[in-house]
Amino acid sequence: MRRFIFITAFVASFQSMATDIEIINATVRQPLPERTVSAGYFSIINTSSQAANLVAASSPWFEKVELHQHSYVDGMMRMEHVDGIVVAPNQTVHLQPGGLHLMLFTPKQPLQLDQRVPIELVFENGQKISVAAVVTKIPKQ
Ligand SMILES: [Cu+2]
Repeated sequence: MRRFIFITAFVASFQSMATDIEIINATVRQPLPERTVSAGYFSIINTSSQAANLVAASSPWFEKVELHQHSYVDGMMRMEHVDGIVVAPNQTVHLQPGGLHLMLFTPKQPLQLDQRVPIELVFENGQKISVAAVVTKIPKQ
């Protein structure tokens, strides 16, 4: 009995070390005709007491996926690659147009509206989360 209690306590303490992350509202924009890049958006909800750092993403449907940020440089909208997207404890970070986003390069097949693109997100602590991102149209400007 004593041994059972010890194991339970160990498992409980191990679980509290893992970050609790939820991904919601994942979408991938259907590329414009003749274009081979697309953007992906979602929200990262961190319900744990530790920061979560998204450091990589990949998809079997694309040659390459990068983490990007939009920023204004000298009044011009630029995109830059970022090494990670940090979500503070009990905070939510939104990847959205004009801000943080996934950049997806060279789809291996045409993307149809409402298809679900498999994407794997990798966090600094080794945690991996699989996401099915819905293909949506780029809104008209
Ligand atoms: Cu980008």
